[in-house]
Amino acid sequence: MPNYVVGHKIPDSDSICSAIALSYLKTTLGEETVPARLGELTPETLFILDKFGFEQPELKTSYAGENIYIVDHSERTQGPDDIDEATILGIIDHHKLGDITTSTPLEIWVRPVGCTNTIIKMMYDFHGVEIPKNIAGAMMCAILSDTVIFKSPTCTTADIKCVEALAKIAGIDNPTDVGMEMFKVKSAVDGTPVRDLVLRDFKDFNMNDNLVGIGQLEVIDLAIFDDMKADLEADIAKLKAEGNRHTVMLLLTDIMKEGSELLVISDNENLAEAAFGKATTDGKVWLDGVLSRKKQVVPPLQDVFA
Ligand SMILES: [Mn+2]
Repeated sequence: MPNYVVGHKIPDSDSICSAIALSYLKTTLGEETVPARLGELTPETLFILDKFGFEQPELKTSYAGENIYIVDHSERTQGPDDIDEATILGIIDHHKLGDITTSTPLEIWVRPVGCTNTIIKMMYDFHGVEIPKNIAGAMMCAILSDTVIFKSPTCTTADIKCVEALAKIAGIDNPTDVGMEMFKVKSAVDGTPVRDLVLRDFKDFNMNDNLVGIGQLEVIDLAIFDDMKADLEADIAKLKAEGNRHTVMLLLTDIMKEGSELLVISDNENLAEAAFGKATTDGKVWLDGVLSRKKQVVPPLQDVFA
């Protein structure tokens, strides 16, 4: 029976590329390990897998009785529903420490860097294992995605150095060009159902026993949302009611202007003002310089709920 590596629900490129990269490392070290995913892949992730010649990891949602590595989060709400019935061998992550606990000893690599793949590169270096060219390319793209091509405040020198090293292995001369190509794929939202867009990169957080859902869409030009903003707002209101959530937020992030328009529907009308110091008008507010949900949105919200 192999071990599995699995990232969070509604997988992003980091979760998928981490699963692929860590599986190869563990298997090379003699532990048969396979990558898995908890849901459908985004166009951005499909672009990366196609570019470097990977199949989609196995879709597997149940892990009762399995041995698993968790990547790119450490939250019970973001893991498989039956996570409590799995044996967790390790956690590799770059988010705040979540609420996963274990009954057996485990390996933990948690670092405050911009991407899980930066930590996995450290693991390869630690074990002296050579990274195959195609895995290096996928890891590089995941870091460019998570750090918004180095613009996100979550980006560290470790991430930049890691991209340089991985690009060299992958034989890529200009990684930022590949990053822009990837964000162009990500920006193609026309014709996608509104609910698919809202859930494309959506995470639920438990904030002092209140369920808060926060989605994010990162694009090259926010103007592409002009015609669909009313539909997006209507849909997050629906999502709030369906999930019995206290709040649903959607960040429309402009990676060139380096800020986000925040759409909010909440039981607390003053939530955005309390968290970000700027009041919403008709449920919307522009937050200059805000690119990172993890670093700039979740912490101030948690302070309000505390
Ligand atoms: Mn990540």
